[in-house]
Amino acid sequence: MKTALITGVTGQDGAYLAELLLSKGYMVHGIKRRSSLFNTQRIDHIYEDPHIDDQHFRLHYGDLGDSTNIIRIIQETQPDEIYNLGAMSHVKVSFDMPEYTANADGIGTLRILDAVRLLGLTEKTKIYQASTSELYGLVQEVPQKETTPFYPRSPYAVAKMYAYWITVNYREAYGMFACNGILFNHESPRRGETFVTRKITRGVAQMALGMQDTLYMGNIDSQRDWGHAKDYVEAMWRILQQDKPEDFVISTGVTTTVRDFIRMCFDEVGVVLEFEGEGVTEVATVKSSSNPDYAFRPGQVVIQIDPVYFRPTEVDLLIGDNTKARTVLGWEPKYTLQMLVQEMMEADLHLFKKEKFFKDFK
Ligand code: NDP
Ligand code: GDR
Repeated sequence: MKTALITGVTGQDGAYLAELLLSKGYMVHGIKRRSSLFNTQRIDHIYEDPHIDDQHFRLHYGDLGDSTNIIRIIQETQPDEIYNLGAMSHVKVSFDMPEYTANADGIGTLRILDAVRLLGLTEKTKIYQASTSELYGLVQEVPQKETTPFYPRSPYAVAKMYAYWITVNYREAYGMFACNGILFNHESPRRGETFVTRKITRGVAQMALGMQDTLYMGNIDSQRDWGHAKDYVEAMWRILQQDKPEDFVISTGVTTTVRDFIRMCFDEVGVVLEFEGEGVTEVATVKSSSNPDYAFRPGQVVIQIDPVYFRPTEVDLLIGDNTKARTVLGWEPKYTLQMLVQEMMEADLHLFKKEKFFKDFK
């Protein structure tokens, strides 16, 4: 039985990856942070009681800021594969917490690599580093591929740039099987609530049920290459099953504006929107609404712009060239953006119908 260690197991990708590895018969260890409230909602369904004999999933308290803790967990678990997914992953928040982000996302990766080296596990343990399309930042070339130069545009991306290169350096210096997956944006019903896709699907669902009137957005001109997290964790696993360690772009190759993502979500609830104005004065109103079960009114202003959500420096356009992943890994995305939108909208409508029921019941 192979053993895997996942940092960031309580996050969107950590939860899907843990499920995938368990389905492949792995013993899965995950690192979770201590929190004053439960923070394991995404993995509660795969939790196993530590008292059972044949345990396949075990959680350890830890933090990427704590070297001795990382060393101890790696020593105890002796993993064949480490997936370093833990990070302060919100680009906008990284402008508010740049030092914390550098420590967790940048030096945290060094802590993992160096623990493996110090423990003499360089021959045994393969490492996956969660790199990001944010490394490309200011557009140098489209579509972006493995050889496209980096130009990070946020403290998050700069921290991830250190993590990218320290992974490459440990591979070259110590012969470690350490790889970067340069993943473009990927989403799901488990996506954190403050990332743009989930903010929109939650907002549209709440408006449909009459629980909210308007959604305030930032830069809706920006373009992203959105895939489904389930497809992307499959790519992470494939990267570590290769004969030699390499870095890969994982993307769909299709880019969409935030504005069009908004349109697609409203379309799921039978609403056609009209966008008017420009920049901070842009608004979207309901042109027509075809589903009488939902609370939309013609003329209702459903989208407004609030500059508070703008970033000091923005990444305008991401579109990834996944040729290498297709040819070397035999990977391709199964989900289209339309399928992703449908799944996220369905999940959030379900969630808020339940919430509304309990609210009304009180
Ligand atoms: P999430 O924000 O959903 O999850 C991040 C995880 O990291 C959570 O489990 C979080 O714990 C944990 N974490 C945060 N800080 C620390 C720390 N100091 N020590 C240990 N763990 C910590 O991110 P995703 O699942 O979306 O992304 C996974 C990884 O992939 C991240 O590294 C992200 O930067 C990167 N990435 C994501 C992309 C995407 O589109 N989703 C694209 C490219 C890269 P807690 O639950 O307690 O907050
Ligand atoms: P991103 O994701 O920054 O690409 O990083 P996010 O969903 O936060 O933003 C995408 C784009 O939407 C614009 N935007 C808004 N974003 C948020 N969060 N909230 C808003 O109200 C809003 N309005 C417009 C943003 O300006 C941006 O252009 C994600 C994270 O998962 C990273 O960890 C990961 O590395 C990259 O994807 C690839």
